[in-house]
Amino acid sequence: MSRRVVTLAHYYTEPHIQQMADKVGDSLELSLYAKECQADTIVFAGVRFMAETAKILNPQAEVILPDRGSTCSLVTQTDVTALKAWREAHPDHVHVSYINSSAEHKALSDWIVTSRNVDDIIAHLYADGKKVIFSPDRNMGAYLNFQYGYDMPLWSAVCEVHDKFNQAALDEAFAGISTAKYLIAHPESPLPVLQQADYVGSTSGMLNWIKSYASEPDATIFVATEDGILYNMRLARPDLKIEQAPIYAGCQCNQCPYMKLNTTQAVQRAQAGEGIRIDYLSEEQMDLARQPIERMLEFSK
Ligand code: CIZ
Ligand code: SF4
Repeated sequence: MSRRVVTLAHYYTEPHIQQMADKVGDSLELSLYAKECQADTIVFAGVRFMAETAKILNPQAEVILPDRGSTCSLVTQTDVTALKAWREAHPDHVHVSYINSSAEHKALSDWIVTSRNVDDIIAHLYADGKKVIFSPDRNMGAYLNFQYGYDMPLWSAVCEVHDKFNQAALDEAFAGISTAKYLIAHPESPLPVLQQADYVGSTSGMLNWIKSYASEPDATIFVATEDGILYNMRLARPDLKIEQAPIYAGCQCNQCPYMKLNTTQAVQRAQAGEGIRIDYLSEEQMDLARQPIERMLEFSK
């Protein structure tokens, strides 16, 4: 019997890569799909932490990342030894980690969250009288502290793509528009940008906001997230003027260099069985990393 190969592509990959995939989604949707799909091989056109999450949730499958360089600044800015020491310095806190983290990082966490469920999970922990430390995304943590009045100690890594969105550049872009204008933003963006946003949420949340937006004449919608998802937004709402938020005056050009390593050739090679196999995680590491992910999935049911 031939081996069943399933290709997954993140919204931040280029449109022609998304067209090669069996399923397109955000990191949580793709991980859940990876868990349920009956694939022998999963080609994950995304970044390494996503492929690792897929492997942890579906250890039977062979998982292949097309390009070795597809990392994430939230992972490379986090030294796991230092993270362990930070956690040990807060023995009475629950460690909540964003899903954009390595398998080793997840294994040092009590809960994993995504940008879709982070608000509810942290609210639940506070309602339960718990104290929380949050890693690795400093911007997301600062937003939660600001929005809900928490005092969570934060790890200090950022997404190098979202961290570049800039409030002054946005003010300038807004000032030049006399018709209706909106900003929707991913919580990996800096706090001053998030404070200005009409909606803050996950990639899927922003896509849903766009889909359900009731048109006003000549409205412009700025989106503070990676360039790739604008393709999906424009497909969903060709009637709207959708722009990426500027990172400096006049420049709407922010792209994730790691996602863009998923070229046609790299994905085709991975589909043929070449690429980076996620086969280096021990059973013990995977078990430890799976527990906080399963806790999140159980909570979000
Ligand atoms: O990598 C990212 O920045 C995001 C937002 C991933 C995801 O799908 O949530
Ligand atoms: Fe990491 Fe940012 Fe790229 Fe997402 S967009 S993979 S958080 S560097």
